[in-house]
Amino acid sequence: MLTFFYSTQTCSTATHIALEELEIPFEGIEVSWKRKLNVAELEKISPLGQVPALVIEGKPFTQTIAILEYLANQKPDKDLFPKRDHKDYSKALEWLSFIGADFQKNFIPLVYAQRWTDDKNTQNKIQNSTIEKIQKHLDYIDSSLRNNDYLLGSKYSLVDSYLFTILGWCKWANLSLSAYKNIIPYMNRIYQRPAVHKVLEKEDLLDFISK
Ligand SMILES: N[C@@H](CCC(=O)N[C@@H](CS)C(=O)NCC(=O)O)C(=O)O
Repeated sequence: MLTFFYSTQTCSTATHIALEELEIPFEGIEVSWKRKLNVAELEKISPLGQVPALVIEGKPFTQTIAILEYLANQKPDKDLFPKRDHKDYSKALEWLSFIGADFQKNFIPLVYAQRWTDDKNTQNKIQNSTIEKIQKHLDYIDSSLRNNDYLLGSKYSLVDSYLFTILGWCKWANLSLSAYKNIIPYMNRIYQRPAVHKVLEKEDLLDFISK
């Protein structure tokens, strides 16, 4: 059985959803830096001390994008990720790269501006310019969902589990999503999936969607 290190309110929720959607058995190990829970155990297997981290047959495996694709490949019949020879495969990678390398990264300076400077004015400047960037990204996401229920069209995929996870961070960053006509309905569609609901309940995130 694989071991899964996760922490609530982080990007590891996407992997957690994938494991439940795919019905892959796992031993979950919760990590909390605040509560000093299983941090040393995580550091033994994750070179950067980050979640998500899996241990598969004794070998550590990290990085959300690689993990999502790996897990989907274990259960191809579930049809939750495009096959490599399908035209949507590259589109899925495009979205995953956007979510992981662009969209997600904005939330760090927004929530933790004090890591860069103690000066409140400079913190505000960092936060305001980050909010502008997030809004541009939200516009892009919203317009991509105008004629599509999900990122790849009419079918839900693990790419959506990742975007859903990061969109949830808007709530903690006090960013309202009400101006985006398509994002809240999209999040509600995903929220109602039994596997997603189970994970949100387990991670104490049922109050997840920013209004
Ligand atoms: N590129 C990594 C990012 C992983 C990451 O940043 N994990 C965060 C939670 S979202 C973390 O563990 N932060 C704790 C730390 O860096 O000390 C991935 O996609 O999995």
